[in-house]
Amino acid sequence: MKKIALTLIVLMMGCTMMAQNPIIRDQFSADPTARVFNGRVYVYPSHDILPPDDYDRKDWFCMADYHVFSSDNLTDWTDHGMIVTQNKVPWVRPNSYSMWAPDCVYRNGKYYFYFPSAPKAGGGFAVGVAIADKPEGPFVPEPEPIKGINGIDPCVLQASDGNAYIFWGNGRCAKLKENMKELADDNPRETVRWGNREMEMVGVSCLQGLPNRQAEGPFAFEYNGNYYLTYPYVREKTEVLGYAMSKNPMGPYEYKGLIMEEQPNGCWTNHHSIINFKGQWYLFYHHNYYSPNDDKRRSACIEKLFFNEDGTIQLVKQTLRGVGVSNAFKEIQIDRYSAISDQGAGIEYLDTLNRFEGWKTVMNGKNAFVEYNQVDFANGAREVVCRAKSKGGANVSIFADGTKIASVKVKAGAAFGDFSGKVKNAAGVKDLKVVLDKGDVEIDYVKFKK
Ligand code: FUB
Repeated sequence: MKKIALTLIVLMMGCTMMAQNPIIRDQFSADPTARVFNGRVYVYPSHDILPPDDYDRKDWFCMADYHVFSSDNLTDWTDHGMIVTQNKVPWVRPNSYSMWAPDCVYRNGKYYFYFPSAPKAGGGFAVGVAIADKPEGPFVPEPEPIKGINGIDPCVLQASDGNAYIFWGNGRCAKLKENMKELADDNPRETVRWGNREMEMVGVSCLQGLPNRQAEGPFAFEYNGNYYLTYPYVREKTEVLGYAMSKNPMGPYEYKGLIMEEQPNGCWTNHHSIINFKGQWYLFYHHNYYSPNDDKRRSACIEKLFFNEDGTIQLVKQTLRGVGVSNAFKEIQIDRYSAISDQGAGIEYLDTLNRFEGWKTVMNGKNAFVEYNQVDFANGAREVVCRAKSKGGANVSIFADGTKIASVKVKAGAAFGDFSGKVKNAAGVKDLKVVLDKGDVEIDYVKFKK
């Protein structure tokens, strides 16, 4: 009975997870569009799934619905559950599994959730809107998609000129009407050739003349009098994140360079968004950490992003640590390290048959280490617990900001167990370092006690 009540509470409130990179730990979460509403960060990702039996394209993107997640510290994330599903949108072809990269913006008291999918009528992609009173829904989809948009990956920019502009696909852009559901009547129109077909397109192509091979996933924003059009495109073989700047929302835009290089492991796509939260800029992007052999199942990540004085953007490097201050009294996944020794330390999946179980840090060799920055010990910790195992037994030292605060002995054994040590002098926010003094060890996580 108690269990049922608890499950119901979790379903009503959403379930919370604590995370570094990737930030969502129990499902795939691609194309993360982050927005700040009411002092919280909301992430609206695509929801990659493994292709079910009724979907033939086993090696292709497969998405049936959307969830929304939120956090007030970029570390603890609440899953508010499913907000829109392919089978309840009147214009979407059911079982098309094409609920690709979305966006959500607030205007005039409502939240407008924009999403691409495969329409029942005609081919290709259309973009629809679902509307809610709250960022987590419930969202009510409009019966028809937006007329004039054939494409994927919508992004809405609310410019300081008072207008809202929608960008989509490979960098097309048009003004929206005040109702946020239709393209404005005064948009430019141009005739574009698609193979041997000529089509009239609404709006303008903002990436004209810029590096734009296989460009998609535009994310546009305004900062300090500049408009930024950021987008993934293929520089050589896979996608990089690039950006261009303009003084006008609809361009012309001037290419400025890269925000992120290709994915180090060959994952073909990247897709991102940029927000300012509590005075710091962040880049949300994706990687296929939970599915290293399948780059169509991806997971959202975050890094800090910095501007130069002239408004250009500094290159962002991918990390496992990600962002946010970690609570010392919750599980600290040190495999999401901020630094690691050149020798004797590495990370492995806990269970390759269920990668959502996460990773472990594997160390052998004296002085092998991992560092994990920004751990909040609050008023102080008295004990540390290492969830660990060791073939032959191990001694581990733990440091905070360079000072040794604990020693832990891990007894030899085949299964993970909890091994603890007394803690001295750990309070406030400190950088953690876990060093192997002797033996061999696998650590799932460390956690402190008051
Ligand atoms: O997630 C499906 C597609 O992959 C997105 O719409 C693109 O931007 C790429 O990330």
